Amino acid sequence: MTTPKIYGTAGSRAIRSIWMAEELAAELGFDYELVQTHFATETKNSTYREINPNGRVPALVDGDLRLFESMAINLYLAKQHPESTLAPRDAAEEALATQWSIWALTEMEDALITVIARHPNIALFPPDPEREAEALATLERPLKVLDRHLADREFLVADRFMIADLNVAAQMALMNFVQFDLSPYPNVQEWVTRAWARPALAAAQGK
Ligand SMILES: N[C@@H](CCC(=O)N[C@@H](CS)C(=O)NCC(=O)O)C(=O)O
Repeated sequence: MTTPKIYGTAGSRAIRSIWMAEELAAELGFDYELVQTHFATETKNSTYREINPNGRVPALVDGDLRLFESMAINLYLAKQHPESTLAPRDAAEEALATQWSIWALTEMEDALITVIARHPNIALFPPDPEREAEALATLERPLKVLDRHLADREFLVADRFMIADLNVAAQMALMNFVQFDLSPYPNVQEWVTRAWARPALAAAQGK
């Protein structure tokens, strides 16, 4: 059996899958290799393109499986480790974890990246106040949905932190780069602050 490999760096969206791998490492002794792959350079070489033809990180190689999309990688790792507390325990938990992962990517990702990539702390693109204001307005709807959902529960799906929580909180970890103001969404703020305090995220950020 070969050791699964995650390609990416902690300073990219690969943090989502590195965080998941670190949760499994802490809980179950999961062994994986992080292949440091910078999104702007190494993703463009032909060897990496055979792993992820999109030329983006993260990607996972596990035996014959090559997988891209951070949240798909995380859902796979959860499924591969049913003994983990992060794994779905039944079809309903699995469906809800898929729902929240797709929801985060469709409802929040574009707007989140628009805001973060143009923020002076990141400055990947020149400022564009009009687009940024539009993106901030777009984020209001999903953040309100999340806030209402969390009004009477501690976690997104179950009575424990599981893969749904990790995928959404990992996406939102980008907000830290720009000190995103979550105070209008106190339930989200409380939930995500607890998620971000998990030692496995700190371990992933140190990679
Ligand atoms: N939806 C993808 C997004 C991956 C992505 O866009 N990663 C960025 C780094 S944060 C990348 O590799 N960019 C390289 C490029 O755009 O050429 C996922 O979540 O895995």
